[in-house]
Amino acid sequence: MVNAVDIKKVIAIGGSDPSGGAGIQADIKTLEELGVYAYTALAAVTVQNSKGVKSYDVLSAKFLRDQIEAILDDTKVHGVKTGMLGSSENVMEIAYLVSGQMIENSIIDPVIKANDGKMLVPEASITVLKKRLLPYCFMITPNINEAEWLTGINIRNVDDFVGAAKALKETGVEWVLVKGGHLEGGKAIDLLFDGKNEYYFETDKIPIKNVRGTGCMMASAICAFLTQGMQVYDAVGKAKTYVANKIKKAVLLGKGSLQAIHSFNEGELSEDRTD
Ligand code: PXL
Repeated sequence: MVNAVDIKKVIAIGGSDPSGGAGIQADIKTLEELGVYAYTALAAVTVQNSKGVKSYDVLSAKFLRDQIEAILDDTKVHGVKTGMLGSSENVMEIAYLVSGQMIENSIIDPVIKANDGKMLVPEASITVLKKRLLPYCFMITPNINEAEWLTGINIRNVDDFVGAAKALKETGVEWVLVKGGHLEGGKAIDLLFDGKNEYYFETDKIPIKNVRGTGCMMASAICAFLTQGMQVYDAVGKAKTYVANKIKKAVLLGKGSLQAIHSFNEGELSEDRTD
């Protein structure tokens, strides 16, 4: 029996993906599957399907703030996860939120580009994110491309990884998780760094490449597990396993990339990936 007072609540802030593979829709599905109530605030609305992002509109910072205030006026949240913020003004809005309301468990997935390479934020917002938002945040979860954008460091090997993590740590963020799934080689290596200790997560690469929303699911899962009281290392490890299982079970529903499926239990989904 779960009492309402014990339910953990996370607000996911980002862009909508009408095809449900990435963005806010991936966040909601992940958070709810992991037993956390998902509140949301939209920073942007994209037009996309499994083949890619066609266009997007960014909502105003005022409208974003109104959505967040409506929720916080009504309830307390235990975590915040951000994705596509779309503008420097929206990044500043989240900086006010995290610093002013002192929301714990703030996980920043620094969404910069879509899988198809389309820029999802203006370049100027990347500096604002580093200088004005990260100093107040608990964790940033860039993949290699995002870590390169954020730091200017070319990441080719594990030493570069450490350099990028150190550079990001200097922004003031408490934890950096650089996800190395896209690095050459048979292993997927992620580095978790708190300024002192380097924790490596090494797994065999899963030979399924084109699943969308893995970064959204990863950051949401970490946020969910942290609100449930898990230690950082354990939360990251468990989130990795969660996302790996989603990749292994992903199915082709459209004409492009594969979709993660959240609505079936273990064993209910056949091995056939096509619709
Ligand atoms: O996966 C990053 C991402 C996040 N949020 C939205 C997106 C994407 C990638 O396309 O469209 C809305």
